[in-house]
Amino acid sequence: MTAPSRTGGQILVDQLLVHGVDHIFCVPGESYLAALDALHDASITVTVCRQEGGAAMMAEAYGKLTGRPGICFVTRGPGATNASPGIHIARQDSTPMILFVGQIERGMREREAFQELDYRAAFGPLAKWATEVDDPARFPEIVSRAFHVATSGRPGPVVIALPEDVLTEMAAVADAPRYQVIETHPGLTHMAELQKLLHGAKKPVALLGGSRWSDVAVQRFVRFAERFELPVACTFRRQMLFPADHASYIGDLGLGVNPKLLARIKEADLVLLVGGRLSEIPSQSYTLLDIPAPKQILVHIHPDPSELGRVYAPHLAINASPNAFTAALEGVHPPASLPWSEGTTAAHSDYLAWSDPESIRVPGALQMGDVMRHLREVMPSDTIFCNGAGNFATWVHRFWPFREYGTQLAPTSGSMGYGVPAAVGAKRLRPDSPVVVFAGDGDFLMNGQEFATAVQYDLPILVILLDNGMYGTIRMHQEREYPGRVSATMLQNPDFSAYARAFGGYGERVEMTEDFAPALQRALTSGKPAILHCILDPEAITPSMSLSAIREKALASGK
Ligand SMILES: Cc1ncc(C[n+]2csc(CCOP(=O)(O)OP(=O)(O)O)c2C)c(N)n1
Ligand SMILES: [Mg+2]
Repeated sequence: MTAPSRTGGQILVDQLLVHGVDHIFCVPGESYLAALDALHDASITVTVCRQEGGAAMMAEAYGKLTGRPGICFVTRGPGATNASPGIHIARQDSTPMILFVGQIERGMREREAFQELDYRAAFGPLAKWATEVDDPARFPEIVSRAFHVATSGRPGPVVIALPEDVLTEMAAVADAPRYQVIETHPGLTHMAELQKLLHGAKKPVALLGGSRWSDVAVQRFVRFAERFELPVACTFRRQMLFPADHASYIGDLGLGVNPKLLARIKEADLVLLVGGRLSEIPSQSYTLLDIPAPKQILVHIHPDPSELGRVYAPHLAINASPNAFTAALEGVHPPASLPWSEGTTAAHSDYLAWSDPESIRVPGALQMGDVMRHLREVMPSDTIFCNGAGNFATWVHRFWPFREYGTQLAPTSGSMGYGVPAAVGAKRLRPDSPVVVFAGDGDFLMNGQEFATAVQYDLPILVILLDNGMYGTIRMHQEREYPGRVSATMLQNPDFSAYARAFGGYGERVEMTEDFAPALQRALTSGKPAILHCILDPEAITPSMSLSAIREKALASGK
C-alpha cells in the first residue's frame, strides 16, 4: 500500500499520535503554523501557555509524572531561548522531554534571518540530542529516534528544529511503529553478588534517586526494605520514591539535611545507591562519599552505564533501570539475622523527630510549623506538592511526609519559578489530585504568569506563597559570607491576593497562624486556582536559625 501524501506538519503530528502523545504544552509562533494546523484535528489536548519557560516546565513535569516524554512546542529564536530553563531542568532531573522549535525556512539559513538560531549549537550541550529536520519524509525516523533517546538510559530532553518550509512541504511516507522503552535488566550474577554483599554487611543503607521509577517499582523496593529491615533514604527532591511513614524510612539528603542522617550514611559499611547519581546537593558538595573510591562498599545501580564510575568507583556496578532492578530484588534473600535492624528503628525515630513541625518556633506572627502541621492533618497523601527554589521550600521538603509515587514536582537543578507551571502540568494530567505549590515571593514571579493558564483551563491549583520581602536564600548566604552587607536581595512586592483575583482566581492574605486554616478551607472550597499570600517575618529564614542569628554567628567567627 502506498503511503498518503501529507504535509510535514501532518506527518509530525501523526507521529506524535503513533507514540501515544495525548497532551502538548505550547506558546504559538508563526514559524510552525502548519504543525498547529495539524493539531487542530488531532485528538491531542493542547495547553497554550503565557511564556515558553512555563510551557517547557509543564512538559517537563508531565514527563516526570508519566515517564513518557513531555511535549512542548515553541517558536524560533526567542521562543526557544525562553524555553531553555525547562530543557536544563529535564537534563539535570533525567526527565524525558521533547521540545519542538520553529525554524526559518531552509533557503534562508546562515544569513542570520529573522529569529534564526543554530539549535544544534545552542542546545547541543543542554539537551541529550539536538537536531533539525531537513526533509518531511524523515519525520517518522527522527521523531521515533527522539522518543527512544529521551526515554532510554538516563532520560533527558531532545530538541528538534522544524524549518517552516519542511512543515508545509508534502511527502508520502509511512508512519513509524510506536517506540519502545528500553529496559536494562541486571544479570543473575549481579544479583547473587549483591546478596552476598548484603549478607556480609553490618550497617547497610539504601539511597534512592534518579528517574525511571514507577509506583510498582517503589512498591517492590518497599517490600525488599521490609524483608531486609533496611534503612532507606531518598536523595534531594526524590522523597516520593519511598513512603515517609514506613518504618524503614530515614529521611532525605537535601539542603539543610538532618546531621544524624549524614552521620549514619558516613558510618555505613555498604551503600546501595539505586537510580541516582549522588550529585552535588545530595552528596553535600561531594563530601558524603570519598571520590573516586568510597570507604563504604558501594553498589551503584543506574540505567546509564556512563554514570557508573563517573564520579564514584563502585564495588559492584549494576547497569539497570530502577524498574528492572526492583523486579530482580524479589529474588534476593535476607540473611538469617539482621544485625542492622535496631539501627533502622533508631534512624526512623531520628527522621520522625527531625520532620515533626510541632516544636518549631520562628520569629513573627505566622508560625510555619503550625501551618505544616495543619497541612499534614487536612491534605490527603495523594496531594502533589510543587516548588521551585528558595528557603521556603525547606518547609515542604522537611515537614511534609511524602507517601506516594508521583506526588513531588521539584527541580533538582534548583530552578526558581518551577512550582506554578509544574502544578498546571500536574493538574492537567491528574485533575482529581489536589495540587499545592509552595512558592517564595521571588520564586513566584519568575513564572507567576502561568496562573493565568490555570484560570484559563479551570485548574484549581493552590499556591501557598511565602512572602518575606526578599530573595531570602541569597540574603542568608550574604549574612553568612558578608554579614550586614545586604546587596541586591531586597524586594518590594505586589499584593499577591489581589493578583490572584485580578487573574480570575481566589486570593487571600494570611498574616497570623490562626488565620491559615480557615483561609485554606476557603481557598479549597472556592474551586478556583488560588493564592494564599502568607506574610512571613524576614527573620524566619530557616526552621532553626533566624537571620540575625546567622549574621551574629558570622560576625563572631570574624567574617
Ligand atoms: C532561575 C534562578 N535564578 C536565580 C537563582 C538563585 N536563587 C536561589 S534561591 C533565590 C531566592 C529565592 O527567593 P524567594 O523565592 O523569595 O524565596 P526565599 O529564599 O526568600 O524563601 C535565588 C535568587 C535560582 N536558583 N534560579
Ligand atoms: Mg522570599
